[in-house]
Amino acid sequence: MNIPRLALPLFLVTLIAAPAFAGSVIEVMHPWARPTIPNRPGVAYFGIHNQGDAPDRLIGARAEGVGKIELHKAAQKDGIMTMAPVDGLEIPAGGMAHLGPGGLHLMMFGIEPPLKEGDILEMTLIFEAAGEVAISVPVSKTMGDPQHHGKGHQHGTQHQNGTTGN
Ligand SMILES: [Cu+2]
Repeated sequence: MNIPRLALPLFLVTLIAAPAFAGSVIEVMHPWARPTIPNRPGVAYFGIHNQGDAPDRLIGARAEGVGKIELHKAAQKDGIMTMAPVDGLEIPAGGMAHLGPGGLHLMMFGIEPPLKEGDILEMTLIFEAAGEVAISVPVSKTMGDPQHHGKGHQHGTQHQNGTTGN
């Protein structure tokens, strides 16, 4: 890289001011988790932007009050929604990955107490290269995304489709 000497200090300051851990190139966008009922697993979704110049992999997650978190992939098979655990999720250099309803999701087991609307779940994502990235996951029935949808976005019920959200 050909960065002029004078520009370097500013560049470093920007990196240190980034969210999560100093120097992390992983940005987690619009996380959310669905409310849960007792003794049932829950799901969490978000987008991941890898701002680095090398690929990285999401390899695990943990959260307070959650016994176990697995990365799952849901798929439509003969009209039936199925899902299976996957080992990890690669995020290409400079690229994105998305977890969302009907696709990849974090499956959370042993949630105590159950998650209710308005809660914030503090979660730690574990990346192969970037290490641990702490995120705050709002609990909501729909994807609450004030950062990307602007002010005045209404969280109506019309997006609810009655699926279990996997
Ligand atoms: Cu699942």
